[in-house]
Amino acid sequence: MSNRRGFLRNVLAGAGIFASAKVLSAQEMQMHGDMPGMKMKAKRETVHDRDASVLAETPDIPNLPFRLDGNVKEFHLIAEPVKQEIVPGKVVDLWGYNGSAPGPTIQVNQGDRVRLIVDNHLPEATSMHWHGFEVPVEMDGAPGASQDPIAPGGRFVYEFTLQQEGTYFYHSHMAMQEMMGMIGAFVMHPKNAYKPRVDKDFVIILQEYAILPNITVPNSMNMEFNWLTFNGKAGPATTPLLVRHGERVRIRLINLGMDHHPIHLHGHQFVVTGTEGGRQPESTWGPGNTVLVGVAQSRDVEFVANNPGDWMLHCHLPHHMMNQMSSMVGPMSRRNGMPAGLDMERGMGMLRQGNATSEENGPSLGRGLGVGSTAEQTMSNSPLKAGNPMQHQGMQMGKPEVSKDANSVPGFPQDAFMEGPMMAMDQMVDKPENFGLRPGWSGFMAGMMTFVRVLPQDKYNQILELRKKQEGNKSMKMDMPGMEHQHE
Ligand SMILES: [Cu+2]
Repeated sequence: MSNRRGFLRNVLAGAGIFASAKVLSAQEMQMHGDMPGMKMKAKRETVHDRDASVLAETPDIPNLPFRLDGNVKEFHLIAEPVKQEIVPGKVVDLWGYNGSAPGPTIQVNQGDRVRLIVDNHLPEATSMHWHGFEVPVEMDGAPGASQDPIAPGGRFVYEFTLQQEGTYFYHSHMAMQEMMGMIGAFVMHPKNAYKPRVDKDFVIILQEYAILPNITVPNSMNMEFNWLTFNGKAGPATTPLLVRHGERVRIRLINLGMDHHPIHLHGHQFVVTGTEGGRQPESTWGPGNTVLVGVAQSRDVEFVANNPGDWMLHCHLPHHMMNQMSSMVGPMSRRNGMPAGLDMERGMGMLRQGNATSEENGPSLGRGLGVGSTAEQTMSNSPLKAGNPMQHQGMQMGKPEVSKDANSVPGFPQDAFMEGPMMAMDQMVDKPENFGLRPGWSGFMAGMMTFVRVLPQDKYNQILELRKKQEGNKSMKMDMPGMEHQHE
């Protein structure tokens, strides 16, 4: 602990300039929308508008810009195949929107009139459902029920006025396409900010994919999942949520997949303030630190970040805190495809006797990353290189601590070769938001995991400075023309 503090102090030495949370009034958002690509610096002083909501931030996912046509906010979504890097080196073929899976986040104000142009660049028909929206039935996007599916190359234009507020989302209403990534957040800010106001507002979309070793395309028919993501990234590639010590924080969790996810926050109690149906009355708020986000649900949680530190936020299903879990394919994960001459059970790695970690099955049967396992050294799709698994560039490759008699202990190994120093890849996932984390942290973070970093003012500012520098380097990073990020 003292080491970490010292480390933080050293790397973050020097206080930056106080950065106030940016809030946006309804008018401001519209004015900004009127001028795509331009930011109105003059408006930056209006920070303490009691009725304004802060703009929500979706780590690793852009906001969708809009164009004002009269009083209509016009958004343009393109359904298309997407190459997505879910952890360093693991690029998979998903389907999403505008180059992203999940698709970009849409943010509007209660009462807005919106037009949503949906183009289908997929090789098959799709549809767009506005989940939980109270709109005329012909705008519901249910193929076969309220409209014809949108043909490949086709377009459908949705238009309606939104009187709701809360955490909503859009998704393809074709079930298998949902499992390819086709969802995005749709935040409806209330006319007047919720009380108590939050200083930070985050969106996290929970997804899961079955992507077998040596394959880049999710198997949408699978019933088990080996890649679990927050906003399209698996830990340690997820981007931490940065907050200042003492701030009130909202996290909007959205789930679309085959599993329900109990999302757990360390170090704080929160209250559930909203569902996929909007704001909950305050009388229903009770303390907790784990919220079950069921399939097709959203949950808003709020808390005061009163406990400084780097706190884990994660799904608590043990297998959802892992990457590349693939016990269902056993031998296939260690060879090039299905071995010939075996019956199906053995070919698929189904166990007939013994347990997965027994000696005859190898100490890490089906554990795709297989570091430390001779049985899995020829895998080629993981961060390890085929034939040379211990030389992976960027990984730190420390040694796990195991006792002398480890192999005589029934059940060994469990986490010894799956978590820890040899899985660390701090440099590979280096970014401002990770600055100053405890060295080796990344070896313990996988699947649906990220940090809520509750930072003192100076460290917070230091990281924002770094981020600003980095964003300045990327040319024209205009993920939401006309809207300011809350961190500015
Ligand atoms: Cu989970």
